[in-house]
Amino acid sequence: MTALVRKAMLLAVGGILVASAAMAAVPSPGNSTLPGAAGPGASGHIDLVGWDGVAADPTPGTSAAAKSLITMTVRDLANNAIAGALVVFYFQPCKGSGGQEDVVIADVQPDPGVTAVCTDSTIRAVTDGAGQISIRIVGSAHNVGGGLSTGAGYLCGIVYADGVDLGRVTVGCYDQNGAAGTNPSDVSSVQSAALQSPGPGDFGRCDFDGNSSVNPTDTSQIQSVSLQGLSSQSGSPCY
Ligand SMILES: [Ca+2]
Ligand SMILES: [Ca+2]
Repeated sequence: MTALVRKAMLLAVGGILVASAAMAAVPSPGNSTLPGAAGPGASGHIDLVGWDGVAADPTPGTSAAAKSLITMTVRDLANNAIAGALVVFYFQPCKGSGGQEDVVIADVQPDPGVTAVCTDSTIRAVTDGAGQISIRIVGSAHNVGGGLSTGAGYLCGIVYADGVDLGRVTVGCYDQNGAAGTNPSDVSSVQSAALQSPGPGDFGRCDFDGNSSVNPTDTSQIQSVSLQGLSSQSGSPCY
């Protein structure tokens, strides 16, 4: 084998290795698991919370599906976890029937692993060595007209990893109106919505357990958050 042929073979092998490494790093919607999802490839659910001036509220909800902690795993086509993937939660599609943004993220996020980009209504975080993120997001809905003001539907948020669309999440918001954290006014709004569901009260912002329904379970959960008092403040809104 001449030196020239050997060099050509080495270059070819190197090229295959680089190509396979690049393919392995592409997130797979079918293998990745969205927050609150039943399993890989399924739609998910997140809840946005208020804060107490120090930290995002860690305690909302009474069930695992309704906790404020947002966890997910990004995997590639070979089912390997992807470390260092940029996860983006995109909320611009969460609009009410009047065209207003119904999910409003806070421009300052107390979780050090979370960055808000107000210009495109996105929250960003980077996966750890296990391909996971574990974050809390401070934000609110824009329910300024009470329980039946127009809102976004279920599954309005889109989740991307390294630019790949992984699927959709319903976005519950314990702070319904972006004022005074979570208090009895927010509870009242969700109670009104629950009375109208199924029907005009079916807004994703009121669905805290992600079952695509607004009912007494959701009302009970926001009552619990209001009483706990750890969402005493709203975030500074992005708009
Ligand atoms: Ca509020
Ligand atoms: Ca629900």
